[in-house]
Amino acid sequence: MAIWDAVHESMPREELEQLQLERLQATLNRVYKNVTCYRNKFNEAGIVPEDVQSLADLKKLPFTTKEDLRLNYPYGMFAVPLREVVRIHSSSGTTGKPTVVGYTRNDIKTWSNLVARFMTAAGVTHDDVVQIAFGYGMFTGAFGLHYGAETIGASVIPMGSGNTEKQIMIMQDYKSTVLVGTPSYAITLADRMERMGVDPKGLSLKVGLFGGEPWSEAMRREIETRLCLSATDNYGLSEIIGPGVAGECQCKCGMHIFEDAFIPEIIDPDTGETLPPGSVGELVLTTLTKEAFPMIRYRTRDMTSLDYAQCDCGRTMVRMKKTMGRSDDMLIIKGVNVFPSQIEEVLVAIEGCEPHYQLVVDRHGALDVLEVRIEVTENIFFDEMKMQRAFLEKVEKRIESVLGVGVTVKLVEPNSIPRHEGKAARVIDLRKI
Ligand code: DLL
Repeated sequence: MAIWDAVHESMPREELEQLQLERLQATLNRVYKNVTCYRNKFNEAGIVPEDVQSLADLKKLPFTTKEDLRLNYPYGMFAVPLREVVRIHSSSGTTGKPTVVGYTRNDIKTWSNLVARFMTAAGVTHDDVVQIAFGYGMFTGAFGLHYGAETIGASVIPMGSGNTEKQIMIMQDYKSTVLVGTPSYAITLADRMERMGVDPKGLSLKVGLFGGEPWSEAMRREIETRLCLSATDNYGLSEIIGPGVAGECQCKCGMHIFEDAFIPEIIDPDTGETLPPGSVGELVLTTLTKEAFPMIRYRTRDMTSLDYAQCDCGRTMVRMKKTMGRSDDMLIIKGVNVFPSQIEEVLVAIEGCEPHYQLVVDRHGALDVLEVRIEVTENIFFDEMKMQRAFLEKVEKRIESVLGVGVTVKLVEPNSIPRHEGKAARVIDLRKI
């Protein structure tokens, strides 16, 4: 199995930690000097960069949050003058002002190489034809994967998002071997192929690189069977660099975080305390090589755990589990923490359920109620009430046994839940209205 940057990706841990410390100290000096927000935060905490003498000292530093970015909108967190910035992206936030991030020429090079790492890990080579089905624009997904694939030397088709029938035609005619997009869009493509009578076995697809939103193992199996490819997960966020923070190798047992560029920590989202290795908690990331937009202990809100055991692929870099969702997307139903991905795992495993679902949360009196709306396949949309009842009960029981909390399942007509070309919106919370 090929490794894009074997020197770094397979570095012995001791050497890696030394490199991390050197890079961390350099980053801290730079942000303290150039970014007022960091200088103020460090001063408030009574810390100067010289106080960080070991990686364990990282804990002493204050966190950075989305609120800090909002307060410093648009360029206040940049550590270089704007004339050194060659690219600006922003996050896909749905409320308020977007988050603005910048890249120097070096940052673009670093980013391209990080993406090249996980694309290589997934099996992409210079012989591949890579169809990018992420939206080009302020979103980092399309440009990140585009530059990474070009760095490898693959042929890139910058298709963009949407235009599903055209995507399928291009895939057939240009013989795309790699598909890049969100996992939910992969399902939309599979559905459309089915309706168009296109047999995925007749396509040239080999590898799928999916990311940008949480998805379950059950969803992976479904995508792999329906699109006849090997589906891999990759993770990132605009604030840190975009895609290229972490990605799966072909062992598919967690996403390697590129630790020579980022230091991951897991914290208790309520107390902010650092948790021991293996614990589930909120991922916090510190960048080590970014010039324009360094982030110190950025709270991602993504819930996961880290596995430091050696991977069979030869990479020494720690692996993060598929995220369960965001701590701020987590639903609290009757006091129980519920992540949409847990429900997805159950649904996709039940025959007749489509992986298109929506969760509607409401409050009846003081009680939270969760309705799970699911689409069923055409042939299972029963006319007979008794059969429908039995099916509903089966699904409700299975979800209840996983979540430990009761839900109401409602069957909806095939194709009635809105499809998304980018990230899927799964939760409707009526409690806020
Ligand atoms: O989604 C960057 C990206 C693009 C990653 C394409 C991978 C592929 P944002 O729009 O800033 O950036 O959204 C970041 O999306 O904090 C997670 O909550 C979620 N997310 C991204 N990748 C994954 C993944 C891009 N593989 C936010 N699994 C993050 C679960 C993911 N969640």
